Amino acid sequence: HYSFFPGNPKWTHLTYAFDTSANRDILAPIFVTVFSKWSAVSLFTFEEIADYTVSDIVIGVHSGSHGDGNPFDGPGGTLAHAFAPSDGRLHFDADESWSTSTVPVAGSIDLQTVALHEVGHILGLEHSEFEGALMYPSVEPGVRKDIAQDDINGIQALY
Ligand code: TQI
Ligand code: CA
Ligand code: ZN
Ligand code: ZN
Repeated sequence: HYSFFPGNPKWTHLTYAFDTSANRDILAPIFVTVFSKWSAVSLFTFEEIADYTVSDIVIGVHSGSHGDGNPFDGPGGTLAHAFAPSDGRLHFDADESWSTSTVPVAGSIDLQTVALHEVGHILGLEHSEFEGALMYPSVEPGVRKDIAQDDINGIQALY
């Protein structure tokens, strides 16, 4: 019967890039962490490339209307959004008081947590009704969430 090449290589590589709205120096290390967490529990590998016009995933930071029909709403409310596969756009609301610290900061929304959640959407996960899940629709200031078993079950069921 069928067989695979050694190591079962397959096309599961996704590229990402920061568009001109995003401060790459601040966001790049956070996304290295975020993508390594998703890589660890899925078939995916991720690679940053410079050209956001050809990357699979495009990361931006925008205020108000920004051309995708989903305007941001100033401080509070919507923090970020991403679209279902295979769109690839991942946008943060520039008007939030983000924490980009390596550790969560009391009173601020943890950008790493929101990025991890939005990458879940990019890969195809909708919201979970399981409270412990990363994809459960709740985020509180000062709280860092990680990928939970429910999220792993979801991504492994899909791919
Ligand atoms: N943005 C919503 C979100 O990412 C946008 C959204 C709502 C959405 N329904 C969706 C995106 C379905 C894709 C598919 O969930 S948000 C949370 C959470 C937001 C919300 O700014 O409200 C997080 C961003 F889950 F906590 F509610 C990050 Cl973690
Ligand atoms: Ca907002
Ligand atoms: Zn947008
Ligand atoms: Zn969500």
